[in-house]
Formats: sequence, C-alpha cells, structure tokens
Amino acid sequence: MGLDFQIDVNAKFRGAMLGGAVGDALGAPVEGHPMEKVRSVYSRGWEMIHGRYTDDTEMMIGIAESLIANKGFNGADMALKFIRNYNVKRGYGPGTKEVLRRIREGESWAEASEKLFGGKGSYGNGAAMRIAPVGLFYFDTTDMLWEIAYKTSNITHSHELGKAGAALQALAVALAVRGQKEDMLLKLKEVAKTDMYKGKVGKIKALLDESATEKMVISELGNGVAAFESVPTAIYSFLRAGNFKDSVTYAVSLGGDTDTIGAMTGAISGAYYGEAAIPKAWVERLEDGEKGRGYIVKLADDLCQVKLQLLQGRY
Ligand code: RVK
Ligand code: MG
Ligand code: MG
Repeated sequence: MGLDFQIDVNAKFRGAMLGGAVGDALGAPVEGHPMEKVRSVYSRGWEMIHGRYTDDTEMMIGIAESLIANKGFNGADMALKFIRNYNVKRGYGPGTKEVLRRIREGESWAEASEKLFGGKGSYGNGAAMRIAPVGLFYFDTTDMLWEIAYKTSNITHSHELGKAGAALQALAVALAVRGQKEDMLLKLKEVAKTDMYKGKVGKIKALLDESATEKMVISELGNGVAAFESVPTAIYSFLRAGNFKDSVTYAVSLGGDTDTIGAMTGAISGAYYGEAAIPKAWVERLEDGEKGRGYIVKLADDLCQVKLQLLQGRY
C-alpha cells in the first residue's frame, strides 16, 4: 500500500464526514420547505446560514466513534454512543427518539426498534442519513459493508426498507471512495434486493438520461423522510453533478427533507472528490464546538488510521 494511496484515502474519509456535516448544515435552515421556498431563502447565493448540524451528523459521529473504539461493529456500544450523544435540540425523528428512550430505560438495544410502527419498524431515512462511516470503513468489502449496514440500522430502524436504503447509501459512499462513479448504478442494482430499490435505481438512470426537471425528480424519486424517498434522490444528486458544490446545492434545492438529502449527497460527493473539493467558506462556517468541525476531521483521520492498520495486517 503506497503513501499516495493512504493520503488519497484519508482525504476521501475527511471529505465524506465533513461533506455530510456541511450538507446537513446547509439544508437544516430550510428542512421541510418546498422547493420554491428554499430558492427564496438562498436567493442571494449558497452561503452557509448558521453552520449548525442536526441529528444526521450527531448520529454519524456516534457511528464513527463506535467503529473506531471497537475496530469494527459493536451494537451495544454503538447504541450507547447514540444515547450519550443525544441532544434533543438537534431535531430527531419521532421513531428514533422513542427507540433511544426505550434503550435508555433498559430495553435490549437489539430489539427495541422492532416495537415501532405497530411492530413493522421504521422505514424513515434516519439509518441512512448517518451511515457514511460504515461505507468508509468497509469500502473494500461489499459483503461486510452490507451486513454491518443492516446491523447498524437495526438499532433504530427494523423495517426492511429502512435498512436496505441505508445499505444502499453506505455502498454508494464506498463506491465513491473507490472512484466508481461511472458504474455506480450498475453496482447498486446488482446488490439492491428489494423491488422498491431496484425500481428506484432504474428511475435514476432514466432521469439522468433524459436531463430531468426538478419536478420530475421529486415526483419519481421523492424528497421525503422515508428512506426510499430520499436515498435514491441523494445518489441521483451526486451522479448528475460534476463537483461537490453543485451536487449538494442541487440536493438541498429540491426542498423537503433538505438536511438529510443534503447530508447523504455531501457524504457520497465528499467520498468521491475528497476534502479539498468542499467549499472552504462552508467548512469554516460549520460549527466548531465540542463535537464540531475539528472533532469530525479527527474522527475521519482516526477511522482511516484504524482501517489502514487493519488492511496492512491483512496483506
Ligand atoms: C426531524 C408509517 C412510517 C414508518 C412505518 C414515517 C430528522 C413516519 C432527520 C416517521 C430526518 C417518519 C428524519 C420518520 C429521520 C417510518 N409506517 N410511517 N413503518 N416508518 N415512517 O420517526 O430517524 O428530522 O412519519 O423513524 O427515520 O433530519 O415519523 O425517524 O429528516 O417516517 O428526522 O421515521 O427520521 P422515524 P427517522
Ligand atoms: Mg436532521
Ligand atoms: Mg432531515
């Protein structure tokens, strides 16, 4: 493993983690707004308004912390990290809020999520929005990535569509680390097990081929809070653009679940283009408190370090 490869991979880890946080913070002030309202808020250009991230990044931080501490997946520890980091002001989804409360009050971390939504479990995008560190850590092994994405998601989201969406997002991040943009859809289609996601991947291809309007993208792929209405939209936003800024501003401009679609697009784009492609002004404006910008960069470096050590041990 050469030094160039290590430097490049580290820049991609930083890009994905910082890119996710920046996308989250850019979308946060307009979350839930329709497309027209988002455009009017950002009418004077895409300047970061307050730089404060939401639950998407707070939970991404928990996943990274746990993967680093355990050199891999440890469900009990990851659930604990989610609970320790939990700050209600970050704006959590109601299902995730309830699962974390149940675990805090003593229910098993492995089963609490199965009680939600009448026993069906959540298909919200809360598992996908935070999954980037799994895509980074398992970037070289699709089988492990898929298995760990499911396990990580199941802590809060036990519905198949919630977990499959998160796994798809994790694989998109991994393919971006590997530099596979051209054949990303082909690879995603190969592993997408549900008809829902197979269908969505097909729609992404059709929309890219016909240079679709925003309205077509919203109606075919969605901009909502369900994983199947937002993960495909993030992948499309990455694929249609030629650089980090265009992909993330497009994702946010669609309206709806803007912080989350922004975060997921930012994670894929950052993993592909690397840290240097993220607009400096956005990074500088990103909050830098106790677990802010500097901490996120440190987590990306530590995650990369652990990964490279494991790779060196293997080869
Ligand atoms: C506030 C029916 C279901 C369902 C099921 C719907 C933060 C519900 C982040 C639910 C993200 C919503 C977002 C979200 C992440 C899910 N039957 N409806 N089986 N499963 N839903 O509550 O962490 O913003 O309307 O599990 O996935 O920025 O409330 O939360 O935008 O999807 O929250 O799912 O949300 P939850 P989450
Ligand atoms: Mg959020
Ligand atoms: Mg959101």
